[in-house]
Amino acid sequence: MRIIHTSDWHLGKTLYKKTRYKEFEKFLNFLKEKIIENNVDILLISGDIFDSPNPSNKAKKLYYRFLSSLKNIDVVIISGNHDSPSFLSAPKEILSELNIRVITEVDIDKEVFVLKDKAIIGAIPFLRESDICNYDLDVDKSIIIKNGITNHFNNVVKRALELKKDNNLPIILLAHLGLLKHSDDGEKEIYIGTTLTLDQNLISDSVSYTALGHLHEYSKVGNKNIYYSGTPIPMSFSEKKDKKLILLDDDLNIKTINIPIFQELRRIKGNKIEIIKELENLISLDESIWVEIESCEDSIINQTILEDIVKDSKVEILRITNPNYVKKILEPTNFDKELRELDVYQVFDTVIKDYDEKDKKELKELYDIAIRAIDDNGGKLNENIETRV
Ligand SMILES: [Mn+2]
Repeated sequence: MRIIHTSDWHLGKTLYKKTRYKEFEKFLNFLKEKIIENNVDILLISGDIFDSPNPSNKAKKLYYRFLSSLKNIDVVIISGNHDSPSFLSAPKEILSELNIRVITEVDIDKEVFVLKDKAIIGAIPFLRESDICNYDLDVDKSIIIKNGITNHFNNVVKRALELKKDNNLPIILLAHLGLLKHSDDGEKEIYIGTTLTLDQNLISDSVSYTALGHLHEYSKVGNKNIYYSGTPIPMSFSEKKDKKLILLDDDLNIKTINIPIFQELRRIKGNKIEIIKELENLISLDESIWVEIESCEDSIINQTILEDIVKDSKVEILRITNPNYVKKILEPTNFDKELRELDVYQVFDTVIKDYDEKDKKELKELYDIAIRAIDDNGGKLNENIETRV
């Protein structure tokens, strides 16, 4: 039995308004190739298939086209926090005809099953508070959630062990949540912000492999066979680029398959001269590169100059940030008056004071429209304002 574990495709995700369908398509073709090449019997997809609960038709098309192209393989899919459980499970009867199981409901009878003579699967979708919690006002909410998740995982494993009495198949779990390595330095409970997090002790030792989704980097959790496959393509400029599929062989030995980079992403940080030098360097590579620029200059960097440099090349600038400039203008000492004494227009004038006169005029007009739209909406921002602007 050979298994591939993947997760967090986030189909439909954009990067600063750039769509990434080409990359998703290339990834799915790559995945299919690896399934065939390695005679894979089971494909596990641990949630966040789509980036949004209401994905675009193009994203749906990629997904269904991929699933329907698979032959002689069992697929197990769970919903992640980004997925709409009802959307994902709507076609489940049709998909089950193709040996594709979609688990979105928190229901032991549906989550735990024997996959032919291959494995006992415990497929736990992303657990929402309402799925697992009975509120008790006297107890800290994070503890209730932690206990709810722990109980549910224990129940899933308990059912899997009952099934194991009849056959000696390995137990394989799928889950979508943040899980940490248990710290042995006396610190028993790890908090992120105010949320109590769970560690690898959540997973029983009787589980042979746990296929996790949610974290975007490939990683092993603790010393058991608990893995995050990570996203197949970097979802942001800050994500690491070494993306992997996890391949389990007949003895559940774990190997990784490197996913190629389908779109180069680069970050450039520096002063104006350094940025221009690096842009010219990237242009000389003559390949499609998407760039995010962080200017260290104290004044705003002229976007048109940078755009002109990359014009007619395969380099595209997706975003320019000016953190030093923003910091400078937001420092209260730069205001002649206290912020609360200024009206919204005076604040905006301060923000754009270093721009060209022509840009200033255009920005002021847009700002005026935005402010009026907010006023019309009772002082609140609303999604439509962007379109109106
Ligand atoms: Mn997630």
